[in-house]
Amino acid sequence: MLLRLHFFRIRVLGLLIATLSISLSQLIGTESREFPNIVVIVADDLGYEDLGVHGSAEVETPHLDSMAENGVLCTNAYVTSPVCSPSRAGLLTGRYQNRFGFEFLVNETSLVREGATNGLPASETTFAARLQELGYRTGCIGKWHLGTEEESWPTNCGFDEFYGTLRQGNYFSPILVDSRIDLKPRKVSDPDYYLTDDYSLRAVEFVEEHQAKPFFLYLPHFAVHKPHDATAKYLDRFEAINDPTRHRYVAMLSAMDDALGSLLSSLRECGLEEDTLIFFLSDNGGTMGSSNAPLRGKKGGTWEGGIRTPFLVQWKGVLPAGMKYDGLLSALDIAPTALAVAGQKVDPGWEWDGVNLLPYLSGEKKGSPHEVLYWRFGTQWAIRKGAWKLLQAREEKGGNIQIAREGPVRLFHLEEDVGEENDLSSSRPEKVRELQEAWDRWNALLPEPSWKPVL
Ligand SMILES: [Ca+2]
Repeated sequence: MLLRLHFFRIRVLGLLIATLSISLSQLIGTESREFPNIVVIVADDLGYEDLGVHGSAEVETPHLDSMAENGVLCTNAYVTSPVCSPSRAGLLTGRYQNRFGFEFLVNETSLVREGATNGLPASETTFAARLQELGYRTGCIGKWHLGTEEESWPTNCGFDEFYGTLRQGNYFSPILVDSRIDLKPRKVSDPDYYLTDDYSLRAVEFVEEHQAKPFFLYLPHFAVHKPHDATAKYLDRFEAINDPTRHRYVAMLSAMDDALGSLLSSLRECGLEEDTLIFFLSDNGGTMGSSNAPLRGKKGGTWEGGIRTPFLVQWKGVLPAGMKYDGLLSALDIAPTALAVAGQKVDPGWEWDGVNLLPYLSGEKKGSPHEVLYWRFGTQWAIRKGAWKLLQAREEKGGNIQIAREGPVRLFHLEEDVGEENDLSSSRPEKVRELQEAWDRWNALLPEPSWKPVL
């Protein structure tokens, strides 16, 4: 209750003083909805540098930049894996996905442990399901990639509606499911079709259809994942870029940024801008066509370029505008933050690993949401504690990204060396020992992966 009072005090203070006999929920109902909408937008394989607000000279992302102007730009944010499926599993469950055997990409050719699910298991409850129980209308529009077995489908994992692809896809003729019709995947055959534009239209429709009650919209775009396909409308904006892959990638990103612009306009037109908490992040670092500067590495590795993500949070009228926040945080934090705005306490029995970010982003709490973050991805691993990071990452060249050759254990001080260039493991053996022991303790609690990729 105290937390909710904090969020709404500015808008409801006058009414509170005037009508103390009326309950807070009744009051809020007169000024704004009691429980705000939640929107989580996920880019796929977005390069760390590739936002205007991150300083890129080549790309233009006015709508992403507007989220930073109207909200909080988080500069020390991570996802839980350097590849798509496990990163999304961590985000949606609020738990390190390794805790339930979800370590690798979902792939039908994987070697699955007997009795295990090749995807998100029914034993896990997403925060979408928790919001659904609280009366939220929940929709997933985009790339699922958390399993094709029935128990792992979005409609069985907390989403009232699903519009998108279960697997990877393509941009011009994808195989889509529209759960409003049925659950049968259908191939799109329309010469004017472009997937990112379609997701944008559907997201706006979702907002308009469900504006009367609280909703949770999870919008995991396929953009800017390969194949690098864009329409002339977006390609023409960046004719000056000579590298063809980079040109198409930036055009795809521009389409995704326009999609965000349409969604933000729709929320504004529906009068919901101040009643909607919006997150934006990427599921992992960039790869072909992208720039992860100033970070080292890319998608598939536990270098910063694989796991550190752009992270924007907007809630107009509640969170500060134009703030930069450097506390250490994770995609794991989205679930408990969403539950908090929905008025629900996180049950310790759920064993969630995230933290409610709102007291930190509003300035109520000082310091970092996390002291330590951990990663395990096959032979690669990492631990970040304060400014220090110890990792064993894939070498830059060679090896399947999921079964990479192991490099040496390296130590970096990220506040002084965000590009992970100066390995301090020889000069700071006591720090290596401390972090190695902490990671070993975490790792000892994890089960074996439920499935492993085939070489
Ligand atoms: Ca990805």
